[in-house]
Amino acid sequence: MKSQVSLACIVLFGILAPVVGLFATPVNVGIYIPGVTAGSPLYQSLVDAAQKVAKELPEISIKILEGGFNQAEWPEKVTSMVATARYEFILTSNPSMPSICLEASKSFPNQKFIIMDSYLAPGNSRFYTLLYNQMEQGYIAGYLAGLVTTSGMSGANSAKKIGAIVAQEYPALNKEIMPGFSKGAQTIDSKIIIDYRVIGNWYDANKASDLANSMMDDGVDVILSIAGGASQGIIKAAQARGKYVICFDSDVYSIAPGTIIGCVTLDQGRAVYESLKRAVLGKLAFGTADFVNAKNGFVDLADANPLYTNNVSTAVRARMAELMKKFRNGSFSLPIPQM
Ligand code: RBF
Repeated sequence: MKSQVSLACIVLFGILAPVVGLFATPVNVGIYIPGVTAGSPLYQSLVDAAQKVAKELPEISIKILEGGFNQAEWPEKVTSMVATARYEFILTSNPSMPSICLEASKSFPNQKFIIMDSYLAPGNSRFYTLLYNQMEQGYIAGYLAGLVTTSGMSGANSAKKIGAIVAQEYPALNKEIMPGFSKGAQTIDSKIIIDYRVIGNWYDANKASDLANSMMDDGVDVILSIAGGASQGIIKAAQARGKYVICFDSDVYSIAPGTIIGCVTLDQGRAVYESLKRAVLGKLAFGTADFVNAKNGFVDLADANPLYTNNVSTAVRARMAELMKKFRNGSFSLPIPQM
C-alpha cells in the first residue's frame, strides 16, 4: 500500500513537475534602459516584449534598471549590474551600448549581452547585436515630409521648408537617419530646405517646443521628431499652429490625431521577442550581428492606422504607397554606411 502511494506520488510529480516548471532552471534577465522608459518608444517596446516572453516562459525572471538621463553614469551602472553576476543575459538598446557593455565585460568576461538598435563587429561570443536600417527609416520620413510640404494639405504652406528636431547627435543619426531623411525629401523636390536643430537632451519638452516654434515662424510646416520624452513639446507646438509632425519608432498617431501625420516604425517588439526567446532556449547566435530593414518588415510606415489614412491627403498617400510597396517587396532598398 505504502509503495503504491509513493509510486503514485512519483508518477504524479513526473507529470506535474515539467508542467509547473519545477525542473526548468531559472533564467534571470537584466534589462538596462539607457534613459527612462516612459516617452521613449524603443525602450517601452523592449520592456513590453520581454514581459511577453516572461509570460510564455515562466522560468524567466526580469529585472529592469533605468539608467536615467545622465549618460556619464551609464558605464558605472552597467558595470554594477554585471558585477552582481545575477543575470544570465543583459538586454539593452541603443547605439551607444556596445562600447559601454564591452568595457564592463573586461572585468566580467562571461556576461552575455543582447543589444538592440546597435552594432558590434561579429566575433565576440558574449554579444549579440541587432541593427535597424535607419537609412531607410530616415528616407521614408523625408519622402513623406517632402510630399507634405509640397502638398495642398491644409497645414502646408508655399515654402519648401521641412524641419528635424533631434535630442542629441550620435553616429547613427548623423550617418544614417539624417542623410536618409535628406535624400528622401530631395527625391521629391531638390529645392526643399531642411531646418535641423538639436535639443541637447532627451527630456526638455520646453526647449523642444521653442525650437519647433522658431522653425514654424520661419516657414517650416512639417517636423521630424527624434526626441524621446521631449517630443511632447514639438507635438504640442505643431498642434497649436495646425502644422505637422512625423514621429519615429512606433505608432503614436493617437497622441495628436491630425498633427502626427506619419509614424515610421521599427519593430523592436518583434526583434526583442524573437531574440530573447531564442537566447533563453539556447538558440541565439551570440557572436553575430543582425541587420534588419524594410524588406523584412522591421522598418515600416504605419500606414494602416485610420489616423494616417484620414488625415493625410489621397495624393500624398498614393505616392507613399508606391514607395512602401517597393521597400516591402525589396525592389528598392538603401545600404547603410559603415560606422
Ligand atoms: N531614444 C529615446 O527614445 N529615448 C532616449 O532617452 C534615448 N537615449 C539615447 C541615448 C543615446 C546615447 C543614443 C545614442 C540614442 C538614444 N536614443 C534614445 C535613440 C534611439 O536609440 C534611436 O536612435 C532613436 O529613437 C531613433 O530610432
